[in-house]
Amino acid sequence: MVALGAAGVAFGAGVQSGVGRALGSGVASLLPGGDNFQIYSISGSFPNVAPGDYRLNVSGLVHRPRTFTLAELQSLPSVSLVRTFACVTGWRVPGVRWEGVRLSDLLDEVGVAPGAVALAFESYDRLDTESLTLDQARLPDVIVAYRMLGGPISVEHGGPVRLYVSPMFGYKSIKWLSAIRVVDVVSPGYWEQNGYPVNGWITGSTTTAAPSAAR
Ligand SMILES: Nc1nc2c(c(=O)[nH]1)N[C@H]1C(S)=C(S)[C@@H](COP(=O)(O)O)O[C@H]1N2
Ligand SMILES: [Mo]
Repeated sequence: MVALGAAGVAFGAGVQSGVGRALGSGVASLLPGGDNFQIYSISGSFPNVAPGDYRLNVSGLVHRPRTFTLAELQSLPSVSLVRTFACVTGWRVPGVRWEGVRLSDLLDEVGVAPGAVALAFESYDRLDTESLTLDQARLPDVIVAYRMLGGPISVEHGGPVRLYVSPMFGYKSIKWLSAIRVVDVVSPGYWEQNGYPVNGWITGSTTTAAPSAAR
């Protein structure tokens, strides 16, 4: 078991035994302006999607299924957040700036249909998957991000577009986001199948809902 600082989050040992690999760990912190992130890739490589080729497919229980280009995402109202990024394994990066479109606004673009309960996310790496309940997805600090650290999101950080779920641990922020399906049941994603809690709130326990006053 692993206990993490004041949050006291503990979880099964499965994830510690090597699912996912941290690539280039520590190297960035040696460079001026380095960001101290550890770069993760389950697949061991980085899908290289040119900005002009990027597509985000949104389907499932929606009134208007649609495929967004990067330019289309960028034409929607944007939000900017500055937050601490926290991996469940213990490393953190304070003061990270993110920019993108609120997932809630994107859902309004396609129109959520009756019976929708959750979202399923897919990655261009064809391995990582993630989930959020519809209520979690509607939180104002959950964004489909296309800028990070003051520039376009780099390939290793999941660009051109990744999810950023600010109130939850980093594994929820799926990189190289390729598709969102609106569905009627929560399906645990890749990291959750390997032992991480489905509700990855940074504060609070692994099983309870968000600390409501904070959001
Ligand atoms: N597609 C994909 N997304 C991913 C991961 C991954 O391996 N593949 N790792 C997750 C984990 S555990 C963390 S902590 C963050 C790390 O983000 P970074 O690689 O930009 O530092 O990405 C998350 N999103
Ligand atoms: Mo992580």
